[in-house]
Amino acid sequence: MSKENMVLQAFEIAKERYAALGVDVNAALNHLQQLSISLHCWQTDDVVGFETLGNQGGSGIQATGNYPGRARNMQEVKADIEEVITHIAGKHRFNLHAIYGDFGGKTVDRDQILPEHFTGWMEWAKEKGLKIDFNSSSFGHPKSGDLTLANPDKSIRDFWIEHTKRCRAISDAIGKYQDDPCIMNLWIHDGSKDLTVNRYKYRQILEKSLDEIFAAEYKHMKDCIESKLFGIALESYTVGSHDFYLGYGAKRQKIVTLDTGHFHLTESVADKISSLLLFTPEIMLHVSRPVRWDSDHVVTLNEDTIELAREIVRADALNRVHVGLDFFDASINRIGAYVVGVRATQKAFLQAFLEPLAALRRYEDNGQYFERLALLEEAKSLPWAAVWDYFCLKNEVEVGADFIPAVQKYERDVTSKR
Ligand code: RNT
Ligand code: ZN
Repeated sequence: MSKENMVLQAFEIAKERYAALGVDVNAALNHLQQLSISLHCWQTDDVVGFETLGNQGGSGIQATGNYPGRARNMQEVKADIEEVITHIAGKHRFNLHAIYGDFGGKTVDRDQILPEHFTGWMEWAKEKGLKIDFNSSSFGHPKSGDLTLANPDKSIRDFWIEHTKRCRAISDAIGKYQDDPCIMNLWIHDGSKDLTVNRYKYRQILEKSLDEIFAAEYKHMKDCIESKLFGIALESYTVGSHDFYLGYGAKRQKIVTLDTGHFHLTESVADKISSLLLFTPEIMLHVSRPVRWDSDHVVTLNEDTIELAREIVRADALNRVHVGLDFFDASINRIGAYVVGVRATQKAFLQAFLEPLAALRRYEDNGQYFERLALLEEAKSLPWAAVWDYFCLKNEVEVGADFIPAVQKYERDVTSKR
């Protein structure tokens, strides 16, 4: 039997198994088709960017590994992303950081960046059917230090306020150009390596800086704010903690970004979805895989990712949740890293779409908790993979592990020659 026929037959059987539990497989496939994932640009080049200032690295983020083939310029980032999207189904987004501007080899400091530095990206994205999201970049710069927007030194603080304001203007220009809101994420590393006696003071400064940054109203962009637990060399205190941004987001109606690596490892990020939905306008996700700490490993189909997807689907909140990825592994083939991470995220959502929710809720409403637990367990081994294979087949992307040789070919032909 041809592979195609095997996939088609398995799909027909799977469809019936699901139908018996009241699950509409075609509806699940439609949802998955519409799920747009924001591909972070920074897995292509280990978060280096194109500034000529000399990226300082550090500031709490770092890619580890020295696998050959890192993208070194805009053309290479574009080529790599074009390759990635040939191995994933659906229409997706592309998440740029401010340090990836087209600065034409000139020194453009972060308080000088303009929409024109991103025109090339906008045109390219349009051509490729991608929508762009954006991030301000406060790390890896001579003025990054331990404190940026929360810095008591007005000149440093103002520099970063100006940078972030410009990022919002750039995001608005992108959103207008692509006729779809550009989601701009604000993450800063601000914190302290050792004990501080000024927790309140720095948070008060950060709140004021944010108010100043967000004073201008824009039509074509949306703001989100990302917390973190700690950074390397900033272990004792993080100004922008989850409590801080949750409070700020609820007060000022800003989108809170949940990075799955930014919480205590036994804390459930999935559990936060329903609370955020009640008090903040939307949610931005940075799906990642923390291994022992915020290590930014490639996303895999693990229980945390599946549970996160399930909570979004159970809350019927797909139209209020933006799904972005945030991992950077420099120790493996970077194109392969993207493909594995995106496909894993899609599989997690597919499992969530295929959950026999109506039956589970009936059990719960009746107080039938053994039955609820039993069906939750059985649902794990329902033939979702047959639906996944069918989804790939229909979208003309590789079924199963067939993308491995395709990624290897690109490595042979392109990245190994860098
Ligand atoms: C850092 C945050 C942040 C960055 C990117 C590069 O811990 O997760 O989102 O990873 O902005
Ligand atoms: Zn993140």
